[in-house]
Amino acid sequence: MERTKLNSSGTEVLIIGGAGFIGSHIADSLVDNANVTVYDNLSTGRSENLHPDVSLLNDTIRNPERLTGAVEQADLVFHLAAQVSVQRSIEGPIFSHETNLDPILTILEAARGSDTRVVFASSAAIYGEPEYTPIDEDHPKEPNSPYGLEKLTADQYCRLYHDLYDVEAVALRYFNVYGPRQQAGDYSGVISIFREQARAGDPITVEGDGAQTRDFVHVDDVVQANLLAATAEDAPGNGINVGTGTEITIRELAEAVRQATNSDSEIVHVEPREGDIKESVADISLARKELGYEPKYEIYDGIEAYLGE
Ligand code: UD2
Repeated sequence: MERTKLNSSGTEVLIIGGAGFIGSHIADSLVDNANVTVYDNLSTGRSENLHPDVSLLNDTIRNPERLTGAVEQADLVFHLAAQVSVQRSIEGPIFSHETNLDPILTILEAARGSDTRVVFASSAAIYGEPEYTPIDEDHPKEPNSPYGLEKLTADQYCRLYHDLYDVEAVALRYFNVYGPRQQAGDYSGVISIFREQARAGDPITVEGDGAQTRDFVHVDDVVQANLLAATAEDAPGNGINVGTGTEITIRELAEAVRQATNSDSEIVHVEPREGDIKESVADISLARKELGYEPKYEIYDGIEAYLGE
């Protein structure tokens, strides 16, 4: 099957959730080589993230007719629209389910019988509490939140639609993504929260002893993984980790953010988060093998690029 789809300006690319943090960076990387349509209701996505050359379909993903029509027009689909908060999924599982699970079925059904590729934003949350690290794709999957279960089911639907109906679906399992346009807020990533605290001169709040680790991946590397997944011959049918393969403690992270922002903020320790995962780091061998993916940013360079301006 020809896979030159990203090199032709006639290619129709649909980015569902394309006004959001990660989706808008994917859109920016494609506008010169394709016709990019963003499907987003701007509930958490922002219009200022939209490149002037993209077209916007302003609607909810909980509108199956509109979503089906948009997918049917596309040669390539990236699906990143989601209710992204683990905590909110615990507080309100039904809204989370309807947002994170029903639309992927609509999208995969609409792609059935075509050669449209679907690249889905899955998550490390599907693995639950790690039994060993680094976490490879065969690691047991015991999600401990509705969010994790929704991502796991959607990820498995991608594989099943590939196996049963030859749909070219790929799931990318993101670890902790950071970078420009990530908004600081109660449900946001720790780096964007530390950044705001450091810039304001407020205390940097490390939850617990700060010995917990994460694998932080820069959004530019996540874009790279998406573009590779859109074209790699053997990617469909796979769920593939996207991280860096290295981990850092949250305490070290707090110190790195303080340094990169030249901040005098004090680092304080607050109550640990209930159910917090102690250690998380990806095995990225499959991404290297199937996609030719190689992260460009290790964490200290990435923080410097993001914060040191
Ligand atoms: C990430 C994802 C989540 C899910 C999960 C899977 C983000 C934003 N969330 O959750 O969607 O995929 O991984 O396991 O990427 N922390 C502090 N101080 C703060 C805020 C956080 O110390 O002010 C700590 C927190 O206790 C945790 C670590 O930083 O140990 C990372 O927290 P997070 O919310 O950025 O991401 P995580 O790994 O819980």
